[in-house]
Amino acid sequence: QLIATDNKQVVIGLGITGLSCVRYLAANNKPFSVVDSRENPPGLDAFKAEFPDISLTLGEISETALAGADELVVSPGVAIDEPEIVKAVAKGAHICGDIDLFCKAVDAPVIAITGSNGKSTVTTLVGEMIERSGRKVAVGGNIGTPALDLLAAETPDIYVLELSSFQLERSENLSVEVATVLNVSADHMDRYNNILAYHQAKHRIFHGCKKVVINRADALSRPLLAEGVEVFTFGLSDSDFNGFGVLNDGEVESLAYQFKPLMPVSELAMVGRHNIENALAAMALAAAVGVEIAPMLDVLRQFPGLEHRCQYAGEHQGVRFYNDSKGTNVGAAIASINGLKDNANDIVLIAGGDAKGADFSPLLPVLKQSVKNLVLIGNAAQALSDLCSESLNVHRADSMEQAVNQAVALANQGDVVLLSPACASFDMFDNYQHRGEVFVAAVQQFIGDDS
Ligand code: UMA
Ligand code: ADP
Repeated sequence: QLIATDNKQVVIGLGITGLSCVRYLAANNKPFSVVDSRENPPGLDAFKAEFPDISLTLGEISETALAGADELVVSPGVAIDEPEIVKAVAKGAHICGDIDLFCKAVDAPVIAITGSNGKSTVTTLVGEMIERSGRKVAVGGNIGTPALDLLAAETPDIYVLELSSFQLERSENLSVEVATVLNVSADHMDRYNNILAYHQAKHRIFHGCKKVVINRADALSRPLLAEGVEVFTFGLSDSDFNGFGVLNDGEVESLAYQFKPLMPVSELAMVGRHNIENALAAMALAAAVGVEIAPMLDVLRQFPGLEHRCQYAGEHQGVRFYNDSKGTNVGAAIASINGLKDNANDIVLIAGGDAKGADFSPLLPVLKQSVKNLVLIGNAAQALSDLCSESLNVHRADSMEQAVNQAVALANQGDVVLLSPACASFDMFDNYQHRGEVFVAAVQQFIGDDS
């Protein structure tokens, strides 16, 4: 095993981000080495095939593997307060992430989107709106394709990046064209000491940006602004606005811009009130790069929402089923319950999983208002049961199939069965997609019986 102490950069992590960094640095002839704490990281085979001569250290991250590094390019899944990383920083190493490398290299405007919830939906909408306006767009970041991989393709007119707090906490001056924090509610409390640290990580997105998009309904989305930064706003809750919002003339509720109605909300293809917010956010972001209103509305009339986000999964004996497996934190579950409650007599909620250190208490008032029966799965079942069992009917299930069976038995005509777990999935499933698929398959059993 080669340990190259004269390497300038060390890439930490050999997942899809790490591999994108490796390919980028190699293409630019930079000296670097790679470490991953896993014995068999996902990028290993590709790395060995493409870069047989580059030093790679697997297994627990050691002082030796980081020795002599000027810069550590740390993958988002690795905490930057890992002891060996802290030691290397004390010896003078600088920390960055793939997004810094991307922003330094890129030569087209970048729209950067973060927030606790709605990132992927808004990122996708903005990408579609730009494309519909006739310009070339590339979409990536936390949503799936690592940002640096986008540089390998033909340069588009605009990049749209979804950024996570993990990517942002290790970034410096991104200087993007347009930046937004869509909303802030607690998430990833296993990785942050408190919500202030999480908020600060998210707000790094604004460093050096030219334009910002602010959510008028969420004060935590608002940055301290440098002079000359252009501001665009969106929001659901107020009628006194100078950006994108909703107007109600007593009969029709419409998406609106500066008090002018643009399109009835009922024409949106996505369901749930939180998706009205997402539509407005996407419009404000697209407007910030000059997209006209008509292509925005075309997209909003057609885009049904992403899979596993309040996705309609069918109906059985008058009970409708929704798969919100991507509702992986408390704020997301609250938004989905509130988003669907107007269209349901009652909601039977399936929740639970890996809690990520969350405080579930903000859920209780929302559950009391809209949920009579709660079916709990996974590691967080006990904590949720302790919180809720005095106020609602709490049931436990050992598997998703059992949870769906119980929910079907509890639901009456006109009710909604909603999977919005408020938790990550990793205690029982490969990921949120897998969890959603298992839910939908269990629901299909009943719908199949109907036909
Ligand atoms: N890991 C180790 N040792 C290492 C490196 C990684 O144990 O040395 C573990 C991490 O703890 C983590 C897993 O490996 O559990 C993956 O980490 P990674 O940094 O290699 O991740 P990538 O495969 O590169 O994927 C990352 C994002 N993952 C995370 O932030 C955990 C992906 O977001 C993102 O799509 C991808 O980069 C491209 O930008 C996923 C995610 O869950 C979907 N994001 C979180 C979220 O949305 O809530 C933030
Ligand atoms: P993210 O990429 O931030 O996880 P997604 O667009 O994938 O966001 O949506 C994830 C979940 O967050 C949805 O399934 C829904 O439960 C919730 N959600 C979506 N939009 C919002 C919003 N504007 N406010 C609060 N919660 C939301």
